[in-house]
Amino acid sequence: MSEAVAQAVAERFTRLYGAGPEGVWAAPGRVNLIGEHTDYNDGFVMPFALPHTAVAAVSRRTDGLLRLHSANIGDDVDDVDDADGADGADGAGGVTELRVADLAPETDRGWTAYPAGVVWALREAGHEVTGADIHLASTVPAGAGLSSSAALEVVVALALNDLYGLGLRGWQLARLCQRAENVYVGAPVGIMDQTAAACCEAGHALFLDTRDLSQRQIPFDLAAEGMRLLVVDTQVKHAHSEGEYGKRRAGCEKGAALLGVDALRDVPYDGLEAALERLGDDEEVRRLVRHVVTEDERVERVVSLLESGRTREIGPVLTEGHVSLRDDFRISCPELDLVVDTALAEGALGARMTGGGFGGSAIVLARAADVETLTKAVQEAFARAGFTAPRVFEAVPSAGARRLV
Ligand code: GAF
Repeated sequence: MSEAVAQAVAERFTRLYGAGPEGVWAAPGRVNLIGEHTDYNDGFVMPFALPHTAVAAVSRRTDGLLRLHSANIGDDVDDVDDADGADGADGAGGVTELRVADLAPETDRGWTAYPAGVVWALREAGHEVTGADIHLASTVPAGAGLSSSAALEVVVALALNDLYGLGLRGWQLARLCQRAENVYVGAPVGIMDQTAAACCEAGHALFLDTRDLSQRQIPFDLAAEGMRLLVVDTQVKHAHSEGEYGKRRAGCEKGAALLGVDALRDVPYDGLEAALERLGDDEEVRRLVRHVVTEDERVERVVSLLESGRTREIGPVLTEGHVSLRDDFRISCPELDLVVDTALAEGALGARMTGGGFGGSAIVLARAADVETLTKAVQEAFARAGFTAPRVFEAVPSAGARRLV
């Protein structure tokens, strides 16, 4: 794919800005295998990169201008609930022109907040970025819990890192992109998605400790073992800036404070019962704490199963994760539950919602031979329930952010 896509994006850049780009970069969306809502609790996560990418053609400018254009981003980009600026602030399908010196947090509600936020975060961190011309195109489904926004941020950060010779490593770019999203966009997300986009490797899942960003690439080749991982995009859109995500985060922080720890990551799995007792009758906080502590343990279990070649056995652990997100963290929805219940009833090895929740996508671990039956069963169940038809595709662990040209 890379060459044809890179060329098309470069050609569009040339038509827009009158000269070819200095380079073309790509950053992927992600699926999280296990470890949900643990990242802002300093815990463990295990995402892998999708083949779907955000692609950016970029050139530097020295006059303080940031010019942004997108081929297709903005109709329903993750986390932004007002997409009126879909194709530029002029609303006429044109180029959005901003002054880097004027960039200010929470002034932009459109897709342009992501690339502009990255420029703002780089400059805030003292990096001399004097402007850029950027044209973006993305194949990461937006609003589907597959990190289309982190892909946008990371591809821009990587391009500027290369062009301005900033010498930042993948995890450093991830931190800056998270800051852009937290402060400039105003969405209180953790560090998982940006690190996944920046650091994942083809054929691997990324075992990430979000406290210190130490990482291990875990070989993850389901095809070789006669299995597949399906992504079922329920088409129910979600937005992290809408409040429920922030409420869960605040509840977890309250739990940590009540327990006298820096983060819920510090509550040991074998100390969970005692911790819950100490929380007394604050049922909501007890549920949040139970999810986070058991989810960290599930990530560690999945890592050890994969590392000892017992891949099939991760299925039930994924399903346990779903039950915890549904009943304790309370962020599932009827569509996600229907995917999971239908898939399991049809013989899936495991299934769970993935990403922030309140809609988005579920993942289904299946024997290769069962994929067709399972897909049909989920589609029929959605039709019977009167839900919008889901989009189903196979997720193959793919490369992280990279320069294409
Ligand atoms: C969203 C956030 F962006 C991540 O940081 C993470 O918290 C995830 O939801 C839940 O695991 O994707």
